Amino acid sequence: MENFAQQRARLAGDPARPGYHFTPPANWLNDPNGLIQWRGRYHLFYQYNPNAPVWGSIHWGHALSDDLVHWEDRPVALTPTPDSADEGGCWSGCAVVDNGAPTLIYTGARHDHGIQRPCLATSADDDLITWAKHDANPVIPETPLGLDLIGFRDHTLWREGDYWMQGIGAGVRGVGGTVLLYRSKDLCQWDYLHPLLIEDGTDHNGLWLGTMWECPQFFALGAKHVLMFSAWEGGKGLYSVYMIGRYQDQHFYPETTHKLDFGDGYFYAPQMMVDEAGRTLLFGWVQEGRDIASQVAAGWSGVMSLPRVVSLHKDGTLCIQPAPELQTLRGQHWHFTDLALESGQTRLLEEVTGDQLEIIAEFAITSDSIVSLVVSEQTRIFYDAQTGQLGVETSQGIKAGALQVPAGQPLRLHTFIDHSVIEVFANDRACVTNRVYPIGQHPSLGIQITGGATLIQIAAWQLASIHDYGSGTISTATRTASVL
Ligand code: DQQ
Repeated sequence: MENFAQQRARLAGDPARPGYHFTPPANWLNDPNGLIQWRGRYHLFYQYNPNAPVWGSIHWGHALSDDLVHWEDRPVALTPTPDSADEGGCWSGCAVVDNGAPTLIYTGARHDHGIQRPCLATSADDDLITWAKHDANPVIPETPLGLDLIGFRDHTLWREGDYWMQGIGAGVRGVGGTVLLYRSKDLCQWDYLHPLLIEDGTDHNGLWLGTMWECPQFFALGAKHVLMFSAWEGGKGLYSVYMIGRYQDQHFYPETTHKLDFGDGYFYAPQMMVDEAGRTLLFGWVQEGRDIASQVAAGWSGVMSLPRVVSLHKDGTLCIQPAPELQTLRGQHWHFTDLALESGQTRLLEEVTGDQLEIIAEFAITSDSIVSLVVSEQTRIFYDAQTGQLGVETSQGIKAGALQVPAGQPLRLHTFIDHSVIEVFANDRACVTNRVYPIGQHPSLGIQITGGATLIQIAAWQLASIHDYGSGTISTATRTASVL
């Protein structure tokens, strides 16, 4: 049987396979789980099917990193145990350190998917390789009395005085999505308190919040609290949502509600962690955009997003940026200023080419500007100041959402292209993740401006692969080009 390195080597020639995003060695990956920095090293666990590139028989895969960028595969961390609470799968959950012991809380699914219950596992080794499941699993054997629930899964944990607080994602039938709040002194005996929040899904910036909330995450950020979840309805994950608000008397009072990424399902089930430097980091699951037959033929499915650092802007809105560690991947460099652009025409920067690119483009815009970065003629990353829409258009359609750029401020599009994955960060405020499946083409960059915009500068880099094998081998030579 192939080991992980052999699997990765076998799949490295696939032009759609990312070079610097974390992927499963082969087969299936979905949600990030159990994010933790332990003894200085970052641990990324993930929903993993080792047997096929489709969802099913969910285990926890495990990868380890010293720098948040390069990941080493580790043995599978959790495997379903026959005739137990997790016989049908070890679904999503998170990691905490309880009295010095790294501990996972995750959803054990029975073969009948209707039964989802919290389970615990602890590790006693420095690299978090082996995990012992708790004898008392499931640690919450029944759902709260009197609630007619849709789903009871996925976990967020935090400390309050002597207690562990736990939020579990659910929906109340006929009402809406919720996070059910519990507390415990030892992670084993849990008392149900009440919903942290329950919503009927209407009147949130016009955003429908689904009938059930997957993967809740609740945490303090600056002087505020943030609730993140993935809105779900009728078996389908819609998009990830964040609310910024106030936490008082063990209830959450949201003040603003937004999509976390305009790519909808292309940035799903995000999980946060606070690292030893005190930064709040996010990873999300970047799903595939090709059909299941193509995923099966490819032999792998699912990508982990780049690590994102979140904080609050001075105005209390969410600041979201790529982790600066990614800069260590930068190789060949281009820098353009004074680029003459005729309105409405696409100017091709033929030199900027590659499957693994980082591009920072800054524009001075006015209220009638439409600015596009065109990658290989088939993908358009755009901001339309007339409609206030930021988006990515591919042959599959458009993923877009609202971004306000205050008058006098530049538009900054920070884009990562990694074979079939595109992640765009705009003005540290909004993100769009999308998938595009180039057939043997090496993207090159074009720019188009309509209306009263001016290009301030473009900086671009080829980015190295995070594995020794695979495509995207690049020169580290740095070059500055000036096109007049
Ligand atoms: N994925 C897990 C669930 C979670 C869903 C199962 C979200 O725990 O609700 O693989 O993608």
